[in-house]
Amino acid sequence: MSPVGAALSCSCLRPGVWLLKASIQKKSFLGLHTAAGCAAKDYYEVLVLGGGSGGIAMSARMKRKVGAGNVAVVEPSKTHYYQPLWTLVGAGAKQLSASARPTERVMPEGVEWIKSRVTALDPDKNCVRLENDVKIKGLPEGFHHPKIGSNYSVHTVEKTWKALQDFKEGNAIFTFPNTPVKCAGAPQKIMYLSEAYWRKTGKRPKANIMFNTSLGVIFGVKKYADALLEIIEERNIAVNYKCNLVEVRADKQEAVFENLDKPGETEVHEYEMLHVTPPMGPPDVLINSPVSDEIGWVDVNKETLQHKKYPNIFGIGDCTNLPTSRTAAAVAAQSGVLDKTISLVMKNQSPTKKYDGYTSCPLVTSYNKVILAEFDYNAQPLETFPIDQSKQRTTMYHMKADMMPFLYWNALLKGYWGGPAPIRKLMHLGLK
Ligand code: UQ1
Repeated sequence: MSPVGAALSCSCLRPGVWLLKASIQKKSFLGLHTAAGCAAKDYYEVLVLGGGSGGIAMSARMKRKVGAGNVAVVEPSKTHYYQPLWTLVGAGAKQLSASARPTERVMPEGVEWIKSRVTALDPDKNCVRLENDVKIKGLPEGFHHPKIGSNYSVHTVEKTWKALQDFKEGNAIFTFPNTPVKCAGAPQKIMYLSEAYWRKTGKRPKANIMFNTSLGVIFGVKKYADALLEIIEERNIAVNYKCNLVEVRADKQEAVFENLDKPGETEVHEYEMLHVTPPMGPPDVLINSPVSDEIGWVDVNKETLQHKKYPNIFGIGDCTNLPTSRTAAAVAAQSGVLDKTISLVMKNQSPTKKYDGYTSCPLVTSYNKVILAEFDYNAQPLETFPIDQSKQRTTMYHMKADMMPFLYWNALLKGYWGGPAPIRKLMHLGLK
């Protein structure tokens, strides 16, 4: 048991693992996401690690000192045992069940039980790392059943297409997890495409389409969010915000969602098709690595992409803590900047070229329409073409479906495509 005054925050990008940080001082943290799924809030005055006799006794005492709402206990076990009884259990004089109580019942009322396991302690930073239950219960095994797919893995992307074709009638649920994800638009693109497919095949009236998202908004850039909400309304799609997938009962075709505004409160939805966007986090090798930030992202300067501490280390793409959306378009723009940065550093000069956070998300809204979202670090539109890109367009669909693959294989991967900034400048006569 280790009571620590705690500021706690939590984030994840690798399936199945949460990071929590705790500090004895009341200070704020850079956590990307709140700890729903592992903790109800991101700050506790007292964080108790372990819910054994010592942990539970101390949490009861600390509750009396600082109030229940300021105390949390990290404990993975569902059952608390009175172990002294085991002398008698071993001798047949008592039943094992007599020594057991649900952890829930021994937890002092009002104190938060964080159902997690501590995997690392960093007393210098007053941080703890927790493994948590964010791995969605029932997955990945559930993917062996039909009716469920995910465009986020090579092993499950074709299952999405199968589930889409096999759809007969009922709920079609599309999820967005409580973590940062790669290409934040993708979880809803597949929903618009599914809706269009069922319209094409006459099944649309039989589909009840739902977007269950952990977020509080549909998209992080207002201009495109407004356009998407119009489409959602037009096409009669239900959006449930702050709704996080926690369990899939694939044999019964049921998905369980937690209400992030009311932790612990869950709702079960039956589904005829489920598209899962899994929780994501940094790869194992980067967690606690000297090149990573507290969460596990490679800690780089957001303008030059040079490592903040090691000048001969640089970062690009999904593994970095660049505060922009993780897309191929972002990588393209980063590659151009990083080329300049490294060239100067190799000549012992300081980097000059600055990455503005450019990223792009071609929001596919049907089989021949795309809204081409392009934006920067400030979530401000940074559009290449001198037209309103928040409109669904067929030209943009062809750009996404036909031109982008060519650009990717033949230009980006060969080091000749550093993003559309030069085209943008030309299109806007140098004014953007
Ligand atoms: C882009 O540069 C890129 O990387 C190759 C993508 O990924 C496949 C994109 O989707 C987009 C939209 C861009 C940006 C390019 C233009 C011409 C707007």
